[in-house]
Amino acid sequence: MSFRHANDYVEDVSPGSGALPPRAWYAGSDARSLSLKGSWRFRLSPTADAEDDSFARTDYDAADWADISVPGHWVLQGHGAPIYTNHLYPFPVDPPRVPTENPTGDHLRFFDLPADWPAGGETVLRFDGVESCARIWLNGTELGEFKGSRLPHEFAAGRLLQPRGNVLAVRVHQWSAGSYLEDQDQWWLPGIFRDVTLLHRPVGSVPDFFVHASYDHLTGTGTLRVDSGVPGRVTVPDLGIDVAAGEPVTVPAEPWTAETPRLYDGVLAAEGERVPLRIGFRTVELSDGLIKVNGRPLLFKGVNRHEWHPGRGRALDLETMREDVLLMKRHNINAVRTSHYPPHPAFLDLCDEYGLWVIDECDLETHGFTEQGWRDNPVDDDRWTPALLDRAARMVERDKNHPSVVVWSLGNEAGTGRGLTAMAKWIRGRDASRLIHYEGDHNCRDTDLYSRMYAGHAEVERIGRGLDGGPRGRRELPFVLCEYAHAMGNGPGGLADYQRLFERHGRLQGGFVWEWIDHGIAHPELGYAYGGDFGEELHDGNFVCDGLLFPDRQPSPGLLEFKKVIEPVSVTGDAADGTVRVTNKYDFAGLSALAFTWSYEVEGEPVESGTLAVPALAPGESAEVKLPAVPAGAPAGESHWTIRAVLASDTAWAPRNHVVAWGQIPVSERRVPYVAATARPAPGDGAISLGPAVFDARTGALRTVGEVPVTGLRLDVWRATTDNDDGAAWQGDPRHGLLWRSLGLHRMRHRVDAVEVGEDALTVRTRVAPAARELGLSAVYRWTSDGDRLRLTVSTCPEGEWTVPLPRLGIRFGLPAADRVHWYGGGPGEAYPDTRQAASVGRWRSTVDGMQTPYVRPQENGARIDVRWAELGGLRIEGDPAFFLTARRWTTEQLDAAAHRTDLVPGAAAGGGSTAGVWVNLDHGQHGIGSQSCGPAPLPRYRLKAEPAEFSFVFSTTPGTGES
Ligand code: IPT
Repeated sequence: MSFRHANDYVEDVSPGSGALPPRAWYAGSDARSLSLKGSWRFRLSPTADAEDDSFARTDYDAADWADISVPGHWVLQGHGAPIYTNHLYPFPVDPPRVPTENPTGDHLRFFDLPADWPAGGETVLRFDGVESCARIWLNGTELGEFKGSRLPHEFAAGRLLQPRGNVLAVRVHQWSAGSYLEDQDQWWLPGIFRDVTLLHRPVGSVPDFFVHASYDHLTGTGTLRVDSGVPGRVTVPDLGIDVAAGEPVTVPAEPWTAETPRLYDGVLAAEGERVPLRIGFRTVELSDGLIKVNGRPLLFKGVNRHEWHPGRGRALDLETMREDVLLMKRHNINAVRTSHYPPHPAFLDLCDEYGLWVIDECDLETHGFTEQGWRDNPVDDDRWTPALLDRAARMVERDKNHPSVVVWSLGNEAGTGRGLTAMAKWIRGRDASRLIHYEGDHNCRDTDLYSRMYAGHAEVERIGRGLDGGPRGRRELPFVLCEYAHAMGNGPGGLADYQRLFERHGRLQGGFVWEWIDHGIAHPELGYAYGGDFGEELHDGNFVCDGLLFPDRQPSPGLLEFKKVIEPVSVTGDAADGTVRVTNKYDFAGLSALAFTWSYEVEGEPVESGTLAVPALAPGESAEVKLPAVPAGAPAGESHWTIRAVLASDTAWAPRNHVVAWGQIPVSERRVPYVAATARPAPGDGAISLGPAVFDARTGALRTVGEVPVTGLRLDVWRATTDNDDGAAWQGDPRHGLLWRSLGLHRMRHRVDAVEVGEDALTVRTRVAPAARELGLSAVYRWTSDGDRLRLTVSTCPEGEWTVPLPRLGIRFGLPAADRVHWYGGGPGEAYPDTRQAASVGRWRSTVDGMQTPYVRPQENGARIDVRWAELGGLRIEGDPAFFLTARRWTTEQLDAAAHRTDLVPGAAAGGGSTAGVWVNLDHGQHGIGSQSCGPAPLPRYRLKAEPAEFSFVFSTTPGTGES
């Protein structure tokens, strides 16, 4: 015997029943609407099999239910817990079946209609996003059920509404057949997480409308046609347009581009409704093997954006969305891929308004099927095709009127199959004015772009040169990296090297960094939680924190690096001939929005500044611009010109003087410090003194410089491995972090071989090596002094067979305390060999705490590059050559062991009997960062080879109380 549950729809592959056909989303019309946002009643059940749908009755007593905020996710509001998996389904794979343990949230909302709610017409109830499946009742009558979490669904509700005492009951299941189509790399967060709205639809209202607004760059005209299902008139006052709906009209107009987002306000007026229009004229085409807009190829400088808020998950408010857009614009980003689902519709309004190219991606990913060689993949199973087509239609219909959307994406990581082909075919039939993207289709059967993720530089270069072969259809297509530069933890490295390739080869039309923001969840004990922190049985740890923004939307160094690498103006030059070369790297805009300034700096201190006249340059053009004469009376010393391109006036996204781009041109070089070895080492009473310093006579260890105690000064090769050092589990060798650890580089032992007191030097000979290995490094410390200053020269030489690069090479030591840090060199932020573009040479001040980069999972961070000298903790340190400076209130070992920010406790560095409160690293070299947490390892030129090296530091004390 078998029986069917009332909830069989949960495991039904069909998209649902009862919903109205999809249509364009618009924020406003003059028709009435009522938001049902706010506090709802809520009850959570562990399973979906409750036959009891009595809660949907109007007289149901929900007095003992909890309150919940809608929009919201119940697992972020104290009911159940979030789960993070990258691609693994957190339930047995048996499509379309889901577990019996299927958390089910019953939601209730009681509401009255406003007294003046119009009587005639229809009223629809719209859900903008519910994860993963919902069944709806209004006043006890079932309206239907749906799947498709990040897509809108509307139901006719008018016949059931009453003026007062309406009861809306929504049953939401965490798992459904739809979950198989929503295996994106993110938290599983059930709930009604986007708006719920009642919309009045007057008699004679617009059922749907489609704005066709193209631009002809040869004639400078825009052609507008607004299709609507009913008779109506279209007016655009600024263009003198007043035509019937459905009728085309061509007028002189300014085009819309992401750089120049010209929108024209218009109205579509039907008998019963006036719909505001924001029209952007632009034409997207594939021509000469390139993506062109308004006749010109463009370069995507993009990011992948998941919707994220550390407290509210994917339930975003308008201000958070606006903040994302403003942050993108301020960091020179020009494109967004809405990975991996259509965003809240208001986000696309913002993209239209501020100017961002959008790849709008469908809510589709079946990545977990890769575990079984893609067997049973829903995208290659005709039973699922209606659900796929439903998703495609809901995306295209909702978003078709946005000029910012230039590409439709079928989804992400769903293998290949007939269902995808069917989606592409349907989309082309409905909207031929945009291109189609899908990364998984490497043969480009269904797509207009050749898209890949995480391809390394060498392969991207081959593709750029057209040497990648592949089917003919693909060879003729433009190339886009829909994901690259995995921004997990410290990194990504190698951005500048990608950008150089994109700019050199026309076929390479840019890419989208993975990803915009860390999906850390604000947590009372951990700071930000990641996978595993909620006791999940399967999880992927901190792989969910791989953004250019920290969870609180503070820019990470990766974002600042990206901003510099993709700046739309380049300034390069050679001070010798007194000119700089300025290049306009915009695709569409001139430079009229920018003003240029110069500053002449000696030892990082500005001596004089002024404005620089730069001729009007069309996109792609360059000019040689004469620099002023070197300011008379400028002091001697290392000097630079710094040229900045700033906003000439306030814009919608940043104020006047916001720095868009900059370049720095060296003028005269630095003189390295010279210390005459005139002081003699003087042994006595267990100690050896030399100039301002005292050493331990037995070990040769430095004890003090002047009044400043120094502990544990020695060669250091270890860094707390970064996510990119460790690499992703599926990456092939070399995963340097693992190799380093297996060699034992994190537990090096230091053997003192000799302490030699010479005529003018104290020399300490050591060997540094890990247990169980024959490889190591010799390290010779040679100390000299002129009486005031102390010079250390470290000579090191690898011994044995070194087949791996070193994590770092330098010295470390402890100081009792340090707070303020002052340095001359690269700054203001952290920089490593392949993440150093944003560092400019200057005089910088910070604090030890301010020098930490708060990666959600602690790891190596905060190095300042090319430091000529630094002052901290009562010491002044000059480098020969310049060095990397790091200072922190904990040891590298403590940093390495920490799993969350809150594990790092200042003062705890005093372990092991040491009195140090701050640990300082002065590095001669650092290994590159790369992107191997999902992409390529550092390029060979950024590897820190184990090879003989020599470097020096000059120590002296700064006046005062041990503080600089
Ligand atoms: C790629 C996914 O498309 C993306 O969602 C995310 O998981 C990213 O990787 C890594 O953070 S898939 C990649 C494993 C090839």
